[in-house]
Amino acid sequence: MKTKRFGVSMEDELLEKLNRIVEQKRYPNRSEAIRDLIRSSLVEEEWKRTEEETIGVLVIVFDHHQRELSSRLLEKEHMRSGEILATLHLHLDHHNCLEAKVIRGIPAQVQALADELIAMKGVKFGRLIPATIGKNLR
Ligand code: NI
Repeated sequence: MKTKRFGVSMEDELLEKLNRIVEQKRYPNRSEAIRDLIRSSLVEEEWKRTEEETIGVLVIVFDHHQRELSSRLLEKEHMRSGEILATLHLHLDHHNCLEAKVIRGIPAQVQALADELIAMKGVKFGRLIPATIGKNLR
């Protein structure tokens, strides 16, 4: 892809903040930091679209001793197999498991399914990470 250069004007104060981001996040240069900020804003936009598919990763930590939770989670996974594309399962210790589930669908569906799983009894932690199918970032 062709790269173009352009000039950016900003106040000293804002530039200092950009420089701080570059340093803290160890960007090789300001251009890469600005590109990432733009992409991040595009992903945010992707999540506001109501009819286009996107992808998210749900991370949950749960107690597998909670009555029937494991089997209820598995049942949901079979029922919603079109949406839950993959699950990574880690046995953290004797009680706790961590799962990362890749969910695909329109944003509202992905959010609703994530909320449903997080709300299940025995799920101690849950967070949906809004990701992207990437096509809007080309
Ligand atoms: Ni486990």
